[in-house]
Amino acid sequence: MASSPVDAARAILETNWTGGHTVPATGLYPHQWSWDSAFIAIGLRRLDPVRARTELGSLFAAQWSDGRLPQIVYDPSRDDDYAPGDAFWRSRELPEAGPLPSSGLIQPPNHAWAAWLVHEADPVGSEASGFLASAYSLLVRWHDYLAERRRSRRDRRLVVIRHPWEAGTDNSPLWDAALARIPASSTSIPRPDLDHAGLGERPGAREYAKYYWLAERYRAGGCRDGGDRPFALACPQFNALLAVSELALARMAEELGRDGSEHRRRGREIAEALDETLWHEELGIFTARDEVDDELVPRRTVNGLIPLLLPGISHAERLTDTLAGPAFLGSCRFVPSSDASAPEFDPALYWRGPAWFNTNWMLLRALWGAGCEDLAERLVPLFTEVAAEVGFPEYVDPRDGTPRGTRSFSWTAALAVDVIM
Ligand code: 9WN
Repeated sequence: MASSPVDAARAILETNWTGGHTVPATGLYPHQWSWDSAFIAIGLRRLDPVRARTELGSLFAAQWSDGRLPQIVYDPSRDDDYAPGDAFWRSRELPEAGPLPSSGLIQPPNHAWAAWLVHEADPVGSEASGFLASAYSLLVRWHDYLAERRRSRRDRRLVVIRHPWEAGTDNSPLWDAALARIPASSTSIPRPDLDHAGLGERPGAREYAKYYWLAERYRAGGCRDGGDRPFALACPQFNALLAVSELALARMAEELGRDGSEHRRRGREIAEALDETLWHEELGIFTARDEVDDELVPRRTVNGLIPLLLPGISHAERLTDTLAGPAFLGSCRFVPSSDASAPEFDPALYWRGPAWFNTNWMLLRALWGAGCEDLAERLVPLFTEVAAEVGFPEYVDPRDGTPRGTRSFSWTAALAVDVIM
């Protein structure tokens, strides 16, 4: 008898589990990734809340003394299997680095949101194990790092990313113009990733040469955050997740008998800043603002829809129309990562068109929360049917669900579990 989608997803999460954390996929991604672990924990909480807490706890154990949660926590035994690896970052030589080998970059702050959901799934176990209290104080330090060291110079309420990898949406058209100003690294760049995914489904050599130049430059500065910032953009997805996570911190604080009002204030402030600084009236969507030329990037991408997660966000109606319109669900079955009506749209190429499960999951929750049942119902089959049918891929063609990227991808499996259960 064929196994159910939940059994199939559970089997993937078992295979990708190392004993302390879940790799995004064996082969392509053999280490622990920051925002992946948060999405994975959200799914795991339905199956095994203890393991969900362990998943987050193993990422938290890599926190730097400045509060940052690193993009990647490396498994040194797999250092040749992914680039750039531990040998590139040499994080242990940096005074502020955490106790585990890690990347110096960061990823979107979905962790407090995940920690709250994991707590809610098993409040008794969470309190008894001390998870809630320790996660709360550590996550406050993570948000303080963002607010202090990554503050936007244009709008102090927002934070900036310093590398496309930090967005989580690496080759999104949002970063094209900023990357055009960045020189190419002269280092010879290993590409073990291309053993595991098609050439037309991953960023090209030109992008990698710029990704490396930026990473080398950040590393040369000891991964400190002062000084010049050749690449600095306020991303609407990154900032919306920070606001969602501030609201989660408020609930954690209150559950611990403390005052959550400061977190709520910060969440509201970020939402106001999204409205005042990142809204593109003509395009009807939030977008990134480039701090180097102080321009809004004129591109419709899924990043600009994620603020729909924030209750009471301004422009919600217009944003929902954009989501339903020709750039997104008007021409695709699932939400593409980038405007399907734009010339740069490519349904197979990573963050330039394919539908990703994490962004579709966030929008599904946002639409449910806003009472937009009709649009939400259109996304449900991605999780309840398509994911299992096509082997839980990293992403799919947004028009027909054809699988792309690597298969047996952990957050795809975890978020399918979350929707089904
Ligand atoms: C660089 C692990 C990560 C995700 C990112 C996704 C991809 C890495 C890469 O894989 O990025 O961080 O090598 O392409 O873009 O969102 O966290 O799954």
